[in-house]
Amino acid sequence: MIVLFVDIDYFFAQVEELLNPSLKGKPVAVCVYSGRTKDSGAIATSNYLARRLGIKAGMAIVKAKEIGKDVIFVPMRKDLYKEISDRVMSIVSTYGDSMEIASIDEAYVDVSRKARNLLEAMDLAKRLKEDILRKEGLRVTIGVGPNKVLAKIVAERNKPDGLGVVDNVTKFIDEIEISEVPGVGKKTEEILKERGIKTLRDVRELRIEDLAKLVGRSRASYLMSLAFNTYNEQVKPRQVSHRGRYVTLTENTRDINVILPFIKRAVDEAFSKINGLPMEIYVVAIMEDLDIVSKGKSYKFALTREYANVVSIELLKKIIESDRRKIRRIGVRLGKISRSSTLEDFLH
Ligand code: DCP
Ligand code: CA
Ligand code: CA
Repeated sequence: MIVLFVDIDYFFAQVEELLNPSLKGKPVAVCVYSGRTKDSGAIATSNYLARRLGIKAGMAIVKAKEIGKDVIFVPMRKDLYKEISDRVMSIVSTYGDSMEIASIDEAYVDVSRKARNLLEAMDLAKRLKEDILRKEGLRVTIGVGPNKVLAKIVAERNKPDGLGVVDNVTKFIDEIEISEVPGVGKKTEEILKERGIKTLRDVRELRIEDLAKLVGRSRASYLMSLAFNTYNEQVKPRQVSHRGRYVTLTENTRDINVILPFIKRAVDEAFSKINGLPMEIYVVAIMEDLDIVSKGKSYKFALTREYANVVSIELLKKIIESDRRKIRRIGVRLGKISRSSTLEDFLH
């Protein structure tokens, strides 16, 4: 198996930099305001300049403002990041045979059939990085490895804007610290450290029964499988909750008659990608300055393509009424997709 793990660098903050170039070169922190008092809430993430000042995810906004006088604090725009994540993921998906979306900014791709060896996989990863940078303006870090966990660990070590590969698997495994293993918490780490178990090589010296007494059966067999390189969890194609299609207009415009054929094409193509019918539809407009405005609607029933075409026009009108900018790209995103019971489904 050859797996790529893709992780977008300082994701929310990088999107903010992208949409507001005046932030480039300055420390930036993205805030989740709880709304109770003016500055109550926490930092969602920060760019690397802000991190150097000590401002990190999870920190209270009040505290961050104390230590970072020159830091630019911006409010979180989750919908915007979700749109951009969807677009990055759809680029990523074309590089492998199956993709597992692990979080808003992380995905595993199985490239075993696209790359015959690690060198070819590296090449694929390099092209994927360039592709995401060219199409979306974002930098990512990619790890290439013989399984999901090793690919993730090597990516983590190469952040930001990195490309890491596990070439000497045995040596790589030997040197993995327990604290680097995804899914192993602080508590487990402490328990093992007290007994002098710091790396996966140390784990390999133990008997599984003894390890299980310390950390529980499932964690023990997980760690053992990693240590003996028998871990081979497959990349599980995760049902993407939304499916979308975006098209670029031939010119930036606010003229609905010009946009109509494009939005129809986006709806039709989005429908042809899904296996089932959506109960949710969003129209997403990428404005001339690359800002994103979206309007959506949820239903208690599944929408046919014809109905979705009508709704999409309504939503587009709302966007044009609510915003004065010209539109550059228009997209449709379908959500809450209920699967149809076709013959194909019975055969699975
Ligand atoms: N996030 C959040 N609150 C946290 C941690 C993360 O809201 N406590 C959000 C903001 C991040 C995104 O999830 O941008 C992805 O999390 P990562 O852990 O991958 O961190 P970043 O992408 O920000 O940085 P890195 O460059 O380390 O990957
Ligand atoms: Ca991440
Ligand atoms: Ca990230």
